[in-house]
Amino acid sequence: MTGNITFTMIKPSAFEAGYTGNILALIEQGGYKIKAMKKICLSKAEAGLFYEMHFGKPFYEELTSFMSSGPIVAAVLEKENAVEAFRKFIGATDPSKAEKGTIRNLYGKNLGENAVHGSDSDESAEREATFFFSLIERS
Ligand code: DAT
Ligand code: MG
Repeated sequence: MTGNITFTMIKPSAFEAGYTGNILALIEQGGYKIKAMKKICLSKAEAGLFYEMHFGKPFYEELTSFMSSGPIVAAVLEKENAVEAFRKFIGATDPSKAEKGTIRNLYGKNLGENAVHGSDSDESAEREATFFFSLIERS
C-alpha cells in the first residue's frame, strides 16, 4: 500500500524569481491538498541535515549552499499515491530533461536550481514532513 502524503519545497531560486504563486496554483490544480505550509530560511547546517543522505557526494556543498541562500516554502501535500504522483508531476531532476509542462520544466533553471523538491519514498516524506512541521501544524 502506498501513502497519501508527500513533502515539497519551493527552492530559493524559484522563490526569488517570484514563482511561488504559480507553482502553488499548479500544485492545487494538480489535485494536491496543502496539509501544512511555511516560508522559512534554512541555515547551511539545517540544509546539510535535511540532505544528509547526499553527504560526501560531489554536489553536496553546492546543494547545501544553494538551499540556504534564501527563503524557501515548505509544504506537506496530500493526494492518493502522493510520492510517486508528485515526482512525475515535477519532472526529472535535471529541468532540461523534465517532461514538458512539469514544474521543473516550467520553472527550473538548471540541475541544481531545479525549482522544487519532492520526496522519493513514503519514509522520506514522513521524515521530511517531521523535519519542518509539528503534528499540530499538519492537522
Ligand atoms: P531529486 O531532487 O530529484 O530527488 P536528488 O535527490 O538526486 O534529486 O538530488 C537532490 C538535489 O541535489 C537535486 O534536486 C538537485 C541537486 N543535485 C542532484 N544531482 C546534482 C548534480 N550532479 N549536480 C548538482 N546538483 C545536483
Ligand atoms: Mg531526492
